Amino acid sequence: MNFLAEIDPLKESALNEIKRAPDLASLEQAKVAYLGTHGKFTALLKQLGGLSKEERPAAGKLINQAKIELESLLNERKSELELKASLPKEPTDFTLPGRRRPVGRLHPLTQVTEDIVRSFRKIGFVVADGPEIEDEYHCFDALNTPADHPARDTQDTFYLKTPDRLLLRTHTSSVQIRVMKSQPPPIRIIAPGRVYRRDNADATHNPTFQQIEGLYVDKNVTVGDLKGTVEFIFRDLLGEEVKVRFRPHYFSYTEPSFEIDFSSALVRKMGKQWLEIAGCGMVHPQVFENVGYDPEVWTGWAFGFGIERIAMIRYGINDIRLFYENDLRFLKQF
Ligand code: 2NL
Repeated sequence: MNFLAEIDPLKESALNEIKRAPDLASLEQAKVAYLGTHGKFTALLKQLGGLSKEERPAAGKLINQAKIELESLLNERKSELELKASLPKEPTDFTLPGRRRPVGRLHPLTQVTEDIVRSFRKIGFVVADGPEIEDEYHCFDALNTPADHPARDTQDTFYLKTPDRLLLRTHTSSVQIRVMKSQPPPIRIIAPGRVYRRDNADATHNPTFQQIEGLYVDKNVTVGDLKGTVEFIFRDLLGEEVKVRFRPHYFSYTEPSFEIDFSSALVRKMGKQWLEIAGCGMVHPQVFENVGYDPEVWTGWAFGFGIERIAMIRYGINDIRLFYENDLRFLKQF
């Protein structure tokens, strides 16, 4: 049989198969079938040894050329098929709506805090800030709260395991102490922020909550100033028809001290006439002594309230824990 005559037809059928390979797997199959160890071309090459000396050079040259041609076509087809495989199977629908990036929003407690701050700024107050980890001096002693006061008990306050008895602040009064110690009067500040008390969580308590305290120190400041300011803030915040009432109370850092009740359509809707909302009073002379202010020259008032309480009234929320669960179904409503 004529060996040379076999080469061309084999080459042609290999070229055809490579050209027509519909995917990479079929192409690989064709490569193995012709050029693999047991492939048809490889078999031809092996037969070269059986040829006569005269026939061998021409046959070898022809086979090698064919091999080079096949390999170059294989590579070309491989690139084509790889490109095809990387394209999307379905045509792209450019009329589909785009993917929207979800837009975040402020936590309801942040929104209420910002509203309260905005109200206070209208009458000249500035925001003061301080550490959440405090010492007993700034949280209690400077505020005239004696060592045996129940608020200082480990049952009521989170203490850190440090020899200097650091604690998580129970109110932001500690911020006001720090401000008074760092500058002379007059003072007109509010201190919003997170505070901690050792309470078991229920519908109205949480071991951490947000508070705002206000402090005003100047000459000749009176309870009348206090009442007028409180009325202004609550009306600005919750509506003009809001009524405010003061009841005598006791705090170690103010004298006299009051609890503030307020009344509004929302409160009456909750089935109540008055709702306790804040505490306040005239700064105790001992507190002024502690920060180095002369109580014969300076007078002032302070008050504090919980932000959750305001937010719950404003939005009609009946469980404080909702603010801390981070459930998007809740948070998305604000
Ligand atoms: C409440 C009561 C109150 C104050 C906080 C205060 C701060 C200084 C001096 C005097 Cl530096 N007083 N703060 C005064 C009265 C009441 O908070 O029921 N808070 C939730």
